[in-house]
Amino acid sequence: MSGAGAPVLTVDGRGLHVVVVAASWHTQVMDGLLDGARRALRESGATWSEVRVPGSFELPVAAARVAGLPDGAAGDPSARRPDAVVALGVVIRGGTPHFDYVCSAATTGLVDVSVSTGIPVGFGLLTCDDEAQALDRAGLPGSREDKGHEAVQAAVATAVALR
Ligand code: DLZ
Repeated sequence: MSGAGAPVLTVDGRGLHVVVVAASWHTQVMDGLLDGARRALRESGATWSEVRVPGSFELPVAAARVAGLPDGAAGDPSARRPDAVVALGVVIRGGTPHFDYVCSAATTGLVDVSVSTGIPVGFGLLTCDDEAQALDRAGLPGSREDKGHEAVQAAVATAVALR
């Protein structure tokens, strides 16, 4: 998919709370995605918290759990039901059909969470043929794109539009 045609979004997220759910495979790329997401959150003025899971396959269950939390769940005021969730992960194609199953499960699961809860889920899941493609989209020095930043902006802009 080409990155051309992306909108320029200026997002005012003040008063919103966002939960970032992030997988852990491919550390260098994930570090770039997380840095870009945090920068976009700071720019927007939203508050946020982060939840780490092992792989991208686990992103939907984490997103479902945080999106379904009532405010102040289990007496923890920081467990506020989010206005938006942002999912970050990197899946790199290997030699077996595993890639297709993980990408499909993560994508379908995240859409289900978003549509069933009404909470926007920013889609920061890179699905790449090789590591070079992923590094080029990770918002690192020399990357052409910054998908963590984009995913936050999209989720926060959608939360504002739905408010
Ligand atoms: C098993 C696996 C493989 C081979 N590759 C990736 C990957 O590129 N990116 C990723 O986020 N996760 C990968 N995983 C792990 C699965 O997402 C999942 O964590 C395991 O299958 C255990 O449920």
